[in-house]
Amino acid sequence: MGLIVDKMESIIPQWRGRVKKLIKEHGDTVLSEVTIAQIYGGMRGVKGLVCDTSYLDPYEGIRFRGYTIPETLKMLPKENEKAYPYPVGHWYLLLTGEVPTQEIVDDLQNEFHSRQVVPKYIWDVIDSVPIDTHPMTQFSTAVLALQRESLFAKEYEKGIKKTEYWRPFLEDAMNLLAKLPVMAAYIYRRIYKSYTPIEPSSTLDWGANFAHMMGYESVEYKNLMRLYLILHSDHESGNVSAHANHLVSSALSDLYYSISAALDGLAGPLHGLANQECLKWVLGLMEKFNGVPTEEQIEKFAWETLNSGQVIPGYGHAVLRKTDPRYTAQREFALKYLPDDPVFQTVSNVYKVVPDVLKKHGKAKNPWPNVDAHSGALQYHYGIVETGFYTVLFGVARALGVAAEVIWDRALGFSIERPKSVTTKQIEEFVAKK
Ligand code: HAX
Repeated sequence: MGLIVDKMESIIPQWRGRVKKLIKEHGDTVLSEVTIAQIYGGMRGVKGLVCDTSYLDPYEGIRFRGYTIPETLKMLPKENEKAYPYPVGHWYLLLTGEVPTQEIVDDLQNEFHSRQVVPKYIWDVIDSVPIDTHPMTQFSTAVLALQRESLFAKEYEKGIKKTEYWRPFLEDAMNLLAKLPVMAAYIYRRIYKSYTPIEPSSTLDWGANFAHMMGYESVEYKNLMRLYLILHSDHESGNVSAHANHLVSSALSDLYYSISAALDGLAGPLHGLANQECLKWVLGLMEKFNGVPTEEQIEKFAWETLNSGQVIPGYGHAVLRKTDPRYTAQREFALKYLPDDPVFQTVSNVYKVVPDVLKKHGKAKNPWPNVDAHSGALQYHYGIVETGFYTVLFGVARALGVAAEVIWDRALGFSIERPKSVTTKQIEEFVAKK
């Protein structure tokens, strides 16, 4: 058993006490009300979930366990001063709220190394899917097929106590997270590199190992991968992928089921697939104007998109009301390592133009860029030009966050989710009476 299990064992009782006290003493306190517009509008702004791993403020952006992105990047252990932090250290922070020591990171990394071997039947499952199936479908299928390995499912059958659920959830999480980059990289090499998989390393950290298995060995790309995995990990629990994970898990479906569901939600163009769509949009723009476009050309292109009834991918957000700090962190990486890259310059120019266009258009509540407006340009620079794979990268990262969230759901004994529906007729009758 690793240090992470001991740590969780020591902190869970105190969290349980806090939640029990709140429900007992303040169970009837109203925290949020819901309007008819919210019911029809995707429950935007309704406070109906608890998430302690991260919190999204509309104007400040994400905080991981109370820390901003710059703080997180600064304080987590890394291989040297110039490097980006180890993603497994970030996972420890999400899980426990504490910054790990190098010793803890090494211990956790060893756990991941010892669990990264993927059973052979998973390769057979992936290989049986037509090669032109979207990479996200191949990835989610592989995760679902791996459900056979779930320790929680086996323990549940044997009659495990509710207070102990978190233990096999944590084991399932480490088993699955360790294998995710191996499976994702296999899919990448299968589709785009003529079926030439690269064996995982037993020394590289989780982030660098993913880059290695995809076939990209530069120090810069390995650092980008670490940054990417941290930035895309957690965004509180109401976004589609995280919420799908909570919902499915609340029925005590194990982590393999819930993460596969999270990936299915992430695969939508209004959510994670926006990273693929955004780079395609940027490349289309560059192709149309033969290189880095001028601001006037971008404005024209943006209006063409809007007037044809489409959204501008990478812009807008359901919660944020400012530039996403995950966008800013990626922009800072680009300014440092690839300032002259034409795709980055285009992304930069789009940032100067599109917010004003969206403001004039007058529909989007948030005209600013989100995480997906930038990520593709960085991948493209380092040679990952296959836009169809971008959401799989996001999926590996998102699993880190949602796995931590759901371990806590089980540790705190959250109930099966079951909000109440009403009919349109009932709403009409209700307002008529008013
Ligand atoms: N381009 C054009 N129109 C947009 C827009 C954009 N980028 N963003 C919002 N709008 C439109 C909406 O489609 C909506 O139009 P209708 O009234 O006709 O339905 C209107 O503005 C109001 O929407 P909103 O309240 O501002 O936004 P929502 O909370 O409903 O949706 C979305 C948030 C992120 C889905 C939305 O901004 C969008 O579609 N953006 C483009 C796709 C995108 O980048 N998605 C990734 C978001 C981040 C993420 O989850 N990453 O994984």
